[in-house]
Amino acid sequence: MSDESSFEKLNNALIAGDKSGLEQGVGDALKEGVTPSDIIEKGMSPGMKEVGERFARYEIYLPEMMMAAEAWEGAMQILEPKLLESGSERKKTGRVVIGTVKGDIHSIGKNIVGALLKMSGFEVFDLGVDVNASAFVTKAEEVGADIIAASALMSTTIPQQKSIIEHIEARGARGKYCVLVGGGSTSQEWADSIGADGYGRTAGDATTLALKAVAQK
Ligand code: B12
Repeated sequence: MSDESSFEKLNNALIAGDKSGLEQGVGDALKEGVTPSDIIEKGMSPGMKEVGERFARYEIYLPEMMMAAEAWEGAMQILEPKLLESGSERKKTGRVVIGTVKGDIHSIGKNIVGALLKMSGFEVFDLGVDVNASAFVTKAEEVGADIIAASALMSTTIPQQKSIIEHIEARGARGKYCVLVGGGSTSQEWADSIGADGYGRTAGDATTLALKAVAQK
């Protein structure tokens, strides 16, 4: 299964929105000993990137993008419990409030970040999608969070990440939380420009940054 053509099969099933084909392929890969993170990273993420590019080139439309997303979510129902198994024994590392910002309903990347954080021992409070800037801060206060992680995938919604920081400042609590930003339309430059504490290109980066943040507290 480790050969490229098998990962290609998984990516192709995702691009085609073939939910049962992808689920079947993921099940087979797990049986063959491929790790859940390799399946996601090599067998699904390149396919989803391709879906986005085809959508941008008007080669596919919203229904196809939705089918790919549904296939992804079906596969994650199989993969997420496996990902979490390896982290369940760890002692709790810190608390994270996570969500996708207001106006944005993209949940896939946020969910992976949440799952990897859980796997690294974080207690994760997931607010879901389309979350108001103030709701992130209210929840963080309520649970005594160490980290606020905000996902935004669209150029129209990334300003909401800045808004979260402004809400924290308005409550005089800037030093209390490490604010991490990520998602397709974000970048290190963007994170620096809004005064975020960290930018992660991948869910792996998110975990590294979060672990570093709690270690420095
Ligand atoms: C799947 C998808 C959808 C699905 C979402 C389903 C779901 N449940 O999430 C559906 C079909 C619903 C959808 C809808 C729309 N979409 Co859409 N979508 C995508 C697509 C193809 C993939 C996104 C994805 O899941 N990627 C896979 C995950 C794993 O990657 P990721 O989200 O980037 O997350 C990773 C990292 O960024 C990082 N990360 C993510 N969050 C965070 C947070 C922190 C704190 C950190 C540190 C790291 C981190 O870690 C993750 C794992 O490594 C992208 C294209 C793309 N390349 O991004 C377009 C895309 C984001 N969509 C786009 C658009 C335009 C839309 C719509 C407006 C379309 C429409 N006409 O209605 C709507 C938006 C509705 C709304 N209000 O939000 C555009 C946005 C353009 C822009 N730059 O502004 C894109 C870029 C497509 C394109 N090329 O045009 N979409």
